[in-house]
Amino acid sequence: MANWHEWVELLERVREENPLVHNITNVVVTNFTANGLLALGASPVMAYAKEEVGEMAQLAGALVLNIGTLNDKEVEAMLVAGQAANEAGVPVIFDPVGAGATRYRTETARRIVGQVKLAVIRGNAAEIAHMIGEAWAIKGVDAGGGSGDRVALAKRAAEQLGAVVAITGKEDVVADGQRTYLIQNGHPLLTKVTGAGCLLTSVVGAFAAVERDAAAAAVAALVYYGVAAEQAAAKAGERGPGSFQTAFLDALAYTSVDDVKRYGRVEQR
Ligand code: ATP
Ligand code: TZP
Ligand code: MG
Ligand code: MG
Repeated sequence: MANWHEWVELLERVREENPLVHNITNVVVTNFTANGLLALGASPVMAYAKEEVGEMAQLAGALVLNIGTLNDKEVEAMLVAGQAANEAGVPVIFDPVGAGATRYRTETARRIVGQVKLAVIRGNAAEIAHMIGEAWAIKGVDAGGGSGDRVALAKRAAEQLGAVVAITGKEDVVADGQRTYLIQNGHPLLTKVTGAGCLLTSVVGAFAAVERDAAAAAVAALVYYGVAAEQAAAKAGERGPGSFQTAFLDALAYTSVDDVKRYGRVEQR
């Protein structure tokens, strides 16, 4: 596939194929993630016990690992699931929530990237910077006020971590070591809904389930998600974050390939 307009058609593939997305995610965002994946047209499952995660990961189209409320038992299950997914050729998507905020999160994120072959890592700039040992302001699980060259950071991280890296924020950057894309869609209200980033990581999983080119899957997922947020904000944004959250779930369901092609703002860097 050649350009992002063609990649956007993956949205239709997700809706046709209804891929199973296995999530080992955090307790804050579990319900929102499942509802968001259903609205998109994917099939979510959350499974955490080490006794079953390997089997579940091998049944799935993609595995999403998210360390938002990590503990040792869950991390152990993530490694079992990740290795089983790798054996079966199931893409693994990783959200290093809060890497850099505490030593435990940073070390765990590096442990996962060391033991599991990851297709895509999606995080804010601070999380990605800390994964490669670079400094960046961080505040809990939110990117702090840090500033720096996010395009260069994404490229360095992709090279060092051996995965497609998606850094999100006001602008999103996707890099795979060779190609780099900038996506300018989205809405500030997304920062007022907890789990907007975590759900996005799982949406990347749904797209990666139907497309082997992980950079293409990530770009398509991010531009679709940003356009859906803009449509939701236009309908309900003035009412506030609660109404926006509901409108956003609706928009994930009704946003079409044509909408994304029309309103998407993607450039190659
Ligand atoms: P953080 O922990 O910093 O809140 P996150 O993991 O929640 O990060 P975000 O970076 O907020 O994830 O990305 C989630 C979605 O919100 C992405 O689609 C991104 O483009 C969008 N987004 C974030 N901030 C803005 C903004 N200021 N304007 C437009 N879209 C935004
Ligand atoms: N605390 C631990 S995980 C989590 C919070 C608030 C959710 C973070 O979600 P996101 O998508 O990074 O905003
Ligand atoms: Mg957020
Ligand atoms: Mg996050």
